[in-house]
Amino acid sequence: MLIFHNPVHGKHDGRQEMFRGRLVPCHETPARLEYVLDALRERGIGTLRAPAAPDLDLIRRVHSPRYVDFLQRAWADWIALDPANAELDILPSVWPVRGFRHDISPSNFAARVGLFSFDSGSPLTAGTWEAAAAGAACAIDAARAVSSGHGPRTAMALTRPPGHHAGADFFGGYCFLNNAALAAQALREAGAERVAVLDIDYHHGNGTQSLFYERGDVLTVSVHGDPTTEYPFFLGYADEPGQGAGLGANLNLPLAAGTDFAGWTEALEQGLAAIGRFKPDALVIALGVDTYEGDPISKFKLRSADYLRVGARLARLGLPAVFTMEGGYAVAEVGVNVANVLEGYAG
Ligand code: Q9C
Ligand code: ZN
Repeated sequence: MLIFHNPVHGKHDGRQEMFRGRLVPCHETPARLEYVLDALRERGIGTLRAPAAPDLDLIRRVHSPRYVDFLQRAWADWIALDPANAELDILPSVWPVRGFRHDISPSNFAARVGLFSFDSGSPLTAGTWEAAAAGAACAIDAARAVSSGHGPRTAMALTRPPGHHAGADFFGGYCFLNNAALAAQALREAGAERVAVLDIDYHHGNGTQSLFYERGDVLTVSVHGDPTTEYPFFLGYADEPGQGAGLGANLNLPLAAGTDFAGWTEALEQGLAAIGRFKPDALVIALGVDTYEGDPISKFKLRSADYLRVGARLARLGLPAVFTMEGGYAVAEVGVNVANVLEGYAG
């Protein structure tokens, strides 16, 4: 398995996020990825590669060009307001919800941050663009590596910030560029006619769903905490089948907080059955290990050993596959849990 790891992930290093009424240290930290790298090296799993330069044209076919421009320039705009801002992160604070105009682009910086985001938990920092773009490159390169026909059948984009909450023109949920969606689009453009995205992060992959909601060539399946009580709350319900050409190409499998491995596996099997019926040429697995029992912000009950079985089950699909790295905040255990999925997958 080829593992494209983001050498500059540490440049995205948020100070604080708004969480339950307080500014608290970010859950999504550089240490998360270092634990994964350590676990993979220790156990000799995979071959590590650095990504090539990001394909900005492909990124702009998935995300809107004006959002990509915003992300690329946000830090310089923030510093231009006041050089002292260099000591602070950009944190969204105002959003155009129902009743506001959506046909205008205010020049005010806070307004523009709100226009392109959906929560106050995702600080945009000095190195966010650089880290996110290199992460996108990992996802695109992983997709191209499994598309070549004679190369490996499996690759991983080992990167942060994560991606599955980011949509065409918004960031949130610690995500800025949607790595899983970029991998799916890269697989399509490299010749796969049908691609399935299986999202097993604890949280619904709202960004990925919304990006492909009206497309019939990419099936999106997500197993996640029921949005009635769990983030991202406003999408991810069972009655979201897709629309237009995408009707029937989205499947949400929400589960109650507290669900254990047995209950989670039942939902996973439903998702895998839908993927089997779709007959994809390639698979993207948006892998979050915040389903772990010790995760500080999530409420499923998977144990570390369960991830070996998850990996083995996914491998049985027998498809060319790209893993992306999504959530998982029990920092020290993230490494063991991701390594277990990959070890189970490799057999
Ligand atoms: N103020 C991923 O696992 N928590 N993202 C609420 C909002 C957001 C999780 C904070 C959780 C996002 C990739
Ligand atoms: Zn998550």
